[in-house]
Amino acid sequence: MTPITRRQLIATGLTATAGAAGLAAAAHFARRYGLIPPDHGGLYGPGETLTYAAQRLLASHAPAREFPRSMISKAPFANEVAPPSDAFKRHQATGFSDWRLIVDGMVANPASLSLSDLRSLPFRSQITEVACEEGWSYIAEWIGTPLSEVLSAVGVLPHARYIVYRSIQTDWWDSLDMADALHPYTYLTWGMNDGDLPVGFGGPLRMRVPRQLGYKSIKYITNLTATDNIKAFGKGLGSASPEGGYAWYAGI
Ligand SMILES: Nc1nc2c(c(=O)[nH]1)N[C@H]1C(S)=C(S)[C@@H](COP(=O)(O)O)O[C@H]1N2
Ligand SMILES: [Mo]
Repeated sequence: MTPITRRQLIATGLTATAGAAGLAAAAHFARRYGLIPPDHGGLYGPGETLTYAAQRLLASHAPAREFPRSMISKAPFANEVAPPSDAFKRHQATGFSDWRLIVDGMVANPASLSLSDLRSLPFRSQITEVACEEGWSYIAEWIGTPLSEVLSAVGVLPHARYIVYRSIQTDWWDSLDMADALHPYTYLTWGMNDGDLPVGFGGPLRMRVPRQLGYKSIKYITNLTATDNIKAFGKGLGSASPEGGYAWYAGI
């Protein structure tokens, strides 16, 4: 007898809601259309696969929840003041004029973009919530360059499947699948509430992913890498979060 594989287990979990007739079809589609998240082998594997697959099938294009201007938090909570590193302090002292966003991997034109390069691309704003997994949240207006604009400026290749993003705080890195990377609410944010993005909130440059929990909105972004092989990054789980028991996919 062959022991049941983890993948079969996930496929079984995925199909549990599908009804007897749809079981085989749902397992087939989960594999065929990449509905298995990179951290599926973790503790939350089967449950996360279900959430991720359901979200990708039903709501890939759904907007983030937006709020009226009157609901912008008067005293938003930054859970950190600034990276204490000397490298960051040097950037801060020069007004971030040397800050660069390096874009590489599966792109036609790898680039090193200054903040003014980024600001010269089309930008947008949204009033959305940062929701921490610990239960607190706040609402702010975020002004930034949609990640999709940066990706089209560098010519992201059609076979890229994930965008990996990294911070000057090297233990903070994460990735998005292309549905979230190209989603119009996913920004490289450089403004907040009509001013520059304060350092406490991730300035000069922060990824905002309002359709997922706060921990995906990584601050102090320095690198983007387009890839079709997420296993090649870190421990292969798509981000550092699953190593600490948090899901790679944190949809809200
Ligand atoms: N570089 C970096 N990004 C980060 C964090 C961090 O500590 N360092 N914390 C994350 C978590 S857990 C949350 S909930 C939000 C908090 O955003 P805030 O500091 O604007 O409140 O930022 C996320 N991005
Ligand atoms: Mo958080």
